[in-house]
Amino acid sequence: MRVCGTSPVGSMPSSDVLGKDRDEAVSEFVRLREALARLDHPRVKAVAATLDSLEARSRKQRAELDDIRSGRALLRIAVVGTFSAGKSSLLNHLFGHDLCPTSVCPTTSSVTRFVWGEETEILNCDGGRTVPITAENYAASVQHDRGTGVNGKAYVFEYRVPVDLLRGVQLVDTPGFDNPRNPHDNGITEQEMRLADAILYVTDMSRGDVDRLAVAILDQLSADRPEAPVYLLLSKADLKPSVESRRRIADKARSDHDRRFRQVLTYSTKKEGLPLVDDRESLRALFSALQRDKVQILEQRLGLKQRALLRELRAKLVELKQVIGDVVAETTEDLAVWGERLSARVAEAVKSSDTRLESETRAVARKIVGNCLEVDEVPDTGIFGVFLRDGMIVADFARAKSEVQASEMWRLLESAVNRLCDLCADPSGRQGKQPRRSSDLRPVRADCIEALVDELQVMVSKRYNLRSDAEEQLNLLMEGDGGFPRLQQSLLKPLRQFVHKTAGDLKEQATTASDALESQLVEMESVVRAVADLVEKLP
Ligand SMILES: Nc1nc2c(ncn2[C@@H]2O[C@H](COP(=O)(O)OP(=O)(O)OP(=O)(O)O)[C@@H](O)[C@H]2O)c(=O)[nH]1
Ligand SMILES: [Mg+2]
Repeated sequence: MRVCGTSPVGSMPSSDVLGKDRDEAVSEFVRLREALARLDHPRVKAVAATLDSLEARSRKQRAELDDIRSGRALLRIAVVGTFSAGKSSLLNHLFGHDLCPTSVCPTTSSVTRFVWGEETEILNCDGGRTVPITAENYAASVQHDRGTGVNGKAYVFEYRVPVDLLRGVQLVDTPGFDNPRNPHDNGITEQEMRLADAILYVTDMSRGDVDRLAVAILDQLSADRPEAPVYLLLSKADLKPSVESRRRIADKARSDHDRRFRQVLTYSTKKEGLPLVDDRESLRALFSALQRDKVQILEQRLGLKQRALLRELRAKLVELKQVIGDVVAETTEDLAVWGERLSARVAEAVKSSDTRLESETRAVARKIVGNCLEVDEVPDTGIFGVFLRDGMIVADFARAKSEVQASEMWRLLESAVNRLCDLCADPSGRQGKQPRRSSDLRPVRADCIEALVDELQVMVSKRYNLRSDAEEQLNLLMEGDGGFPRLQQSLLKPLRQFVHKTAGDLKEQATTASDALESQLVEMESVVRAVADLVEKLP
């Protein structure tokens, strides 16, 4: 007979597609995810969450590869085909034991995975739990209701049995397709077919040809899983009595479905030794080849799964890059808007501090002027001063070393008082109280001067926002060392401190806000770089 593609392994690239690169990509990915976790943005979080599931799949693939390389992984061969095609009978025949119930009616309702085991043991693996069951219980549960062919419940069983044929492989009996009484059978069988690493498609040879349903299902499978080897087994060959008819059907299947099947076998579980019937040896040879090439087939399949996963990952990363790019752009805009708002707030604060400074300065000046009764010379003493209600401020002109110096001191004093008067001037135009000169002089008490100075200091050092032109204004007011040196000193110090503190506070506020935004931006940029690197690394 003609054999199409005897090697189970196709021409697909095999093995671990990324190897070390994949491990690096995974750890890169973990770093990326950590960086993403720091970005508190809903759009970024949504994409990051889908990356998590991709990572979980990648780890599962890593574990699969370990299983393949250590020999633990089994090659899963699904026996599928139309109901009553002879699937269960074929398995019984191969095992040499009647493990699966068979009948002319739709029989098998559930999935049974036959694996090698030292001792015979049957497990019901339904719902993720494995419960050992008896052979009787199995026989009852694995079948559709006798007579009706209907069964509400489909189970998954694992059947462990010491049959050498099962070493390294898992043979799966399925309900089959097209049971008119139980449409669920189709879904169950198709799912097993998709999970399998190799497929044995059983068709009743007495029906003449591969049925149309098989063609549609297999074409879909080959589109999704082009690497999966599919073998056609024409069953019940003994029902075609002539050698010619058997040859014709088998040859037609080979030529019509050359693309679909790697190999076409004819088989009978009822009669042995018929020409073109007994392909038992070919089937055994096929199993040996599958066992021999197991690692290669499994690695090839895993390689394709890894590629598919990487494609998804790459697409997600590209999406993520785009999202982060958008977020960075948004944040940059936010930063600019925040910056503008911040400067507006600073400007407002400065303006309000100007207003408060001005009114405070005026208040201080009024206080001084209000206290100031006279500015004059004490007759015959050479002492000049500003006479306050409580005493006299400053200047002992008797210490003046000359007439010129004395009159200079007087001039300074006078101009300081005039400035005070100016400052008292109400912005509305009303004038504050003016000091006047008088020849009626009184003695001076030095402690009164200090009290006034202290009072001014307390007032000005209250928490008002002052800025440098206000400071200058006060400098002018207090100008001239010969005038009010102590007053000047004690007034200006708290003013300066306050101006610096206020400016410092505003600057700090601005810096903190913009630092927070900046660092978020830097973080995002680093994530974008990480994503770009990762996308770059992908094959
Ligand atoms: N003549 C003949 N009959 C067979 C052969 N193989 C199976 N049969 C019969 O075909 C009928 C169906 O066989 P099963 O093994 O139950 O078929 P199945 O594909 O498992 O059927 P479901 O479980 O219902 O999908 C049974 O009556 C078998 O005895 C064969 O090689 N020759
Ligand atoms: Mg069956």
